[in-house]
Amino acid sequence: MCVECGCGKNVPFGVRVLSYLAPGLLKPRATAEAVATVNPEPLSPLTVEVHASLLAKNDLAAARNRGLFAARRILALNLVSSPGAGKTTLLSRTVDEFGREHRCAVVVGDLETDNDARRIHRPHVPVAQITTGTACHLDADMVARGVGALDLADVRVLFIENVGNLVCPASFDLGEAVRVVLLSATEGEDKPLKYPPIFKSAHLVLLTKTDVAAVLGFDLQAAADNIRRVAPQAQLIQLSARSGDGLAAWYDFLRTHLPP
Ligand SMILES: Nc1nc2c(ncn2[C@@H]2O[C@H](COP(=O)(O)OP(=O)(O)OP(=O)(O)O)[C@@H](O)[C@H]2O)c(=O)[nH]1
Ligand SMILES: [Mg+2]
Repeated sequence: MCVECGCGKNVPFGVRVLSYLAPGLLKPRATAEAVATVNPEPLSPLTVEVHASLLAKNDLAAARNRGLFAARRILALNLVSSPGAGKTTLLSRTVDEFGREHRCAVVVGDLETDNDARRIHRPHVPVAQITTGTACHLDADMVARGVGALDLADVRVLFIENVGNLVCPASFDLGEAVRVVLLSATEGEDKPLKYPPIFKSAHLVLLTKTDVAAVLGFDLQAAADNIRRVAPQAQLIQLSARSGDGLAAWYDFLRTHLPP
């Protein structure tokens, strides 16, 4: 993981947070460490530049995040997968459907672009895009900065879409209550066997893109068996964000895990 691959060196690097402002819905907050430039145009980006040494403080920052989420009765989920497994597509549909029932917010991480934030953003959904530059994972401080740029009033569920990577995000506690690992039908049934740490850390595994499994010759049963072998602790839901199959089970999972 990061210690071995070298990406976790304790060096300062920049985090750029984009938050979308809908007047009357989102109120940006500038902190002592963050400099905010607010554009008065509706739905225009708020840019916050921050620098910090992140890795050494991760556990402390994760504990602070967890405390904040608990105090606000927010269910925080960390979604991890290889690139393209369907995280953003699932979240876009989830905020349209489940998000009408319980207010959701999203922090999304990518190396570059705010494409995913733009895809997920709705007037009723505060979204912050973290661009990590070269870092192949989110850490707890980045999440704190993203969350700090959002208005969390009445928010019950915070989705954290991690950088697409099946290796390094496994090492970083973000303060989430639930870690969700996605495995898509386009990736091959053996990924849980090849990348066990991230699956072992999961509370929930989503087998995604089931609508194309048959045409790809993806063996859903074999994939499910591999997940159960590596991650017997995890719940497993098969779904397609495109066809809608399995989404009711996903929404039920969210409802069941809402803090009282
Ligand atoms: N057939 C099918 N395609 C899907 C489904 N979900 C996502 N896709 C497609 O898969 C591609 C990647 O989806 P994204 O939602 O961007 O994946 P991601 O995990 O957010 O990707 P990164 O953020 O880059 O890691 C897109 O072309 C989606 O349209 C699904 O349920 N079925
Ligand atoms: Mg995405």
